[in-house]
Amino acid sequence: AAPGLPPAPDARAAAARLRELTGAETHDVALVMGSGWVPAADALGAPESDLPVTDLPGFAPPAVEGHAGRIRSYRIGEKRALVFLGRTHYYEGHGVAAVTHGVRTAVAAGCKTVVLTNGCGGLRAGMRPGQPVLISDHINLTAVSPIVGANFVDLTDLYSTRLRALCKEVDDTLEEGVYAQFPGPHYETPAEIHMIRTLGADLVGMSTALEAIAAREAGAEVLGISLVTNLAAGMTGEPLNHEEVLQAGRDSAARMGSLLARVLGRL
Ligand code: R1P
Repeated sequence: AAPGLPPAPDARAAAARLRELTGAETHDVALVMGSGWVPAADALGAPESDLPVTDLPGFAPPAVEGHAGRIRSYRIGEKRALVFLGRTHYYEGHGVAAVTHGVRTAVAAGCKTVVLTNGCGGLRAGMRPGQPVLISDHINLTAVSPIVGANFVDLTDLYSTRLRALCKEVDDTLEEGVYAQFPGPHYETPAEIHMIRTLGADLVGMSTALEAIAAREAGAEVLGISLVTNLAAGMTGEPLNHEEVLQAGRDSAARMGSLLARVLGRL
């Protein structure tokens, strides 16, 4: 581990425990449900297993409201999906390895596809709360990498063009955007929003990019879907708060759930 950070949790040990607890030898796809997305999971039907994440080694209990800290296993047609209701954020202070333990565990459990969702601020003119946006690329502003050692990983097409096209077959109104990850937990200033808009960002939040890099390193194909839960700082003059993020999720739960269910059905 880097100086000052706890040692990386062991994804293979967590995946082995997951196999024991769910009775499922393998999973095919993982979904990480971000802020505002937990109610959308109900559209996936009844899970076959539903465990607290802390039943698996290496997982921190949830610190953020709206992140339920549970892992569900679903059978969807011939496939098995592993759904994380919530995630560990970098600002929770457990180190970057804890942030990526979920996606690394999912890949160790067999998942070839990782779907990362989040609640985010929208920067582009015309974006509105409640709008899902496919992540086309990211800007990592956390100043850290989840990869340890001289392991040079290609991030071209990190957010799979193939999976984005599949999503658009399911819903042809979906737009795409570049997601900027700040470390948080404070929201961005209006000047920072101005800066990242100039740099090409359309979406802003405090997750996803580090997990996407780790999922790619582990060999998974990555799909990222942001739910615009608010307009970014300085765009409306209103202060930002996490409750509006969660409310936007509740308001959009049915649409997001049905989008995910249809995408999963076609993977
Ligand atoms: C801010 O309201 C919180 O919501 C988002 C931000 O990243 C931040 O953690 O959470 P997710 O990215 O996990 O959806």
